[in-house]
Amino acid sequence: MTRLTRRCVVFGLAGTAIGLSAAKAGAQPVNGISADFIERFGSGILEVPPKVVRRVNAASLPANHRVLESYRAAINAMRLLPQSDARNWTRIAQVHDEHCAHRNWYTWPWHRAFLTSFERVCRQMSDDDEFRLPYWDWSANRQIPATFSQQNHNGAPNPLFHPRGAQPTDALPDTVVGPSVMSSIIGEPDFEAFMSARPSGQDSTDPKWQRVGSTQGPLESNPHNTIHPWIGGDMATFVSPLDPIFWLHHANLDRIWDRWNRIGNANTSSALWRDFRFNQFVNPGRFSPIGTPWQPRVSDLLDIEALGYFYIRRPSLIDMALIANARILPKIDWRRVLRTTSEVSGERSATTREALAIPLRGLAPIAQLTEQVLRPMAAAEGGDQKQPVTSPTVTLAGRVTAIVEAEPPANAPPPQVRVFLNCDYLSPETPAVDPHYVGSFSFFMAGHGGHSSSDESVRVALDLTRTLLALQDAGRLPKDQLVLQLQPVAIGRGQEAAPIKVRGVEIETAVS
Ligand SMILES: [Cu+2]
Repeated sequence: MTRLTRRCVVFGLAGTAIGLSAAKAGAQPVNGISADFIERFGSGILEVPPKVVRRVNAASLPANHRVLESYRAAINAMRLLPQSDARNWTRIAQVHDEHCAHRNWYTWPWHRAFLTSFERVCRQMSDDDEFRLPYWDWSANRQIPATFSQQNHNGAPNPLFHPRGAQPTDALPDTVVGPSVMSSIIGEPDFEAFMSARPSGQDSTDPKWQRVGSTQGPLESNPHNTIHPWIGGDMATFVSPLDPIFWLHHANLDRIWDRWNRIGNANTSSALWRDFRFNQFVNPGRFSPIGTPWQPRVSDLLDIEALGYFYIRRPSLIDMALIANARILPKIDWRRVLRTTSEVSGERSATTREALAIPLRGLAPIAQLTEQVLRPMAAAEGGDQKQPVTSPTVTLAGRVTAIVEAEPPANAPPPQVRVFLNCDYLSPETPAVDPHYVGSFSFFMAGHGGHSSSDESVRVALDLTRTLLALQDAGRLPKDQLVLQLQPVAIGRGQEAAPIKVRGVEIETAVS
């Protein structure tokens, strides 16, 4: 199939059609455009700013919708490119393998750049200027989008199909993507708690910090880390972008960051974050069929319309309603945080059959927490006046966060770890709506050995404040000792979860 591009070219060449056949690898430009011209202007710096087109929900697309057809055409074309071409399907997955930021505050900007670069390649390869990645809203649609599970499409192999562990009828549980998970993510007032944290000790924008693990926030540690192994197959590995669903999973994570910004949460002003540069991406450009480097700083990635897409243009009223009753946590003044550590004697294991109970020693007595942390305050006292969204009028005086450091099993699929406080009837079946429930996490990109000493484990921040409130409401707040419980549950179907190792728990108590 040969198609002529419909694009018109600027720089005084308007109206000249360039016969770059996107479907043919390494095709030579024609129509009088010299190789010289391509070499000079193919660096990406002169790329015409993209049109701004909406990234749409995959659930709203019939199987033969143009967005999906362009995606199929792009995948087929990228798989045919030689390995020497930076736009080759496997080469792009290797970029993730070798460079992806995970477990720190670069996770979401790095993936935003990765998706943007990929989306541009897709536009070029499908010859569809309107193409934007669809997203998979896994909270609303718990199964993998049906078109991605069909082996054939219109009598030919469907390039969106990929071998996976999850079956087409499997549905993600509430502990991963349910309403309470999503409202606590979108209602998180603190930047590093939402984004995942700055690597401890980071003092420069040296590229080495890109992959230094730090404390993960709930968006990364739970839906992100759990859905990867839940889908299984290549999605459970470093080369997860080999599965076409990867890009829809990450478009949804990118969308949640955008929603969090649009309801009034600002990104950090830290230069260590904003000035950090990513050096791994290609910009296919208009005139270069081979891909040229695109090296954005984080600050180049914060205006998504400048990158050519949007999800929603207004603050989401639905999100604002969602957090109206959920944004109860104050913004933290980090200078006033008390840290205590609850050592785990040696390294201890948690298994499906035997949850691990960790007494939170050194924490203030319950009566004092009730008085100093769970005390409601008017937003004028505890809230941030500069935030445009202040619909809730009450926040708490403080918050308590547990940071769990845990290591996944070495040679077995990682389990989901469900976390509870003082639940004396805890079992693998205890649901997320239980008042003792704290949150869940899993282990994507940890435990495979590799890039730094912290690579074997994850550090996960879990907010205890809401659970303390729920226990108070239910009359179940313990009188003396708080005990954190870790309950591993197999992610795959019908498996027993392999044991995880727990290294320790830190508690941060912030009081205004
Ligand atoms: Cu990912």
